Amino acid sequence: MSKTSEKNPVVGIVMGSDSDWPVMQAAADALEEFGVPFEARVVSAHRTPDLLFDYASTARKRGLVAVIAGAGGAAHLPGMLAAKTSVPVLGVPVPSKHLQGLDSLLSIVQMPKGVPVATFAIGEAGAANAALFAVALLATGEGDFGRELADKLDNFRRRQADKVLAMQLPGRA
Ligand code: RP5
Repeated sequence: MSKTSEKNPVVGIVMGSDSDWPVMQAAADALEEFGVPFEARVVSAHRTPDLLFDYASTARKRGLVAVIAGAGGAAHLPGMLAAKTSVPVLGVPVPSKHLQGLDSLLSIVQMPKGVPVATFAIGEAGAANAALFAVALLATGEGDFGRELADKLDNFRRRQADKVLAMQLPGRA
């Protein structure tokens, strides 16, 4: 599976299987909302290791500034990507069948010193937050795109706060 929102993606979304897509789609949706060009594809660390090496080792020269990597179980995809590129890797633990994603979380978060993976929450919230984090990274850019993203992030936070402020509890006017 491969999905590209625009010609020159600046964020890569990769996942170990198409079964991860229902979770990882939350990252794609968030990037789409902010107008960030991204690509999404399946790259399995243990089933397509050569593709993984190729993806990671060409990430920077292809213009990617962040790679969001989701995997479940013995989730070595984010760590192996980080081993082959200095582009920041944002890891998303995908819920697994037997251990509900605790295995994925520990596999991703417990990187030994020297090769970092920024690790997010298990599941959709983590996927969405990884995308928001990538937007925040891009929003530090000096150019128009960076400033535009910073404004969009401020608006997003404001709308989120407004929703909470408007919340009413049943029977408590
Ligand atoms: C991991 O194994 C994938 O990231 C996925 O979460 C899990 C199961 O893969 P499938 O058996 O659904 O292909 O590599």
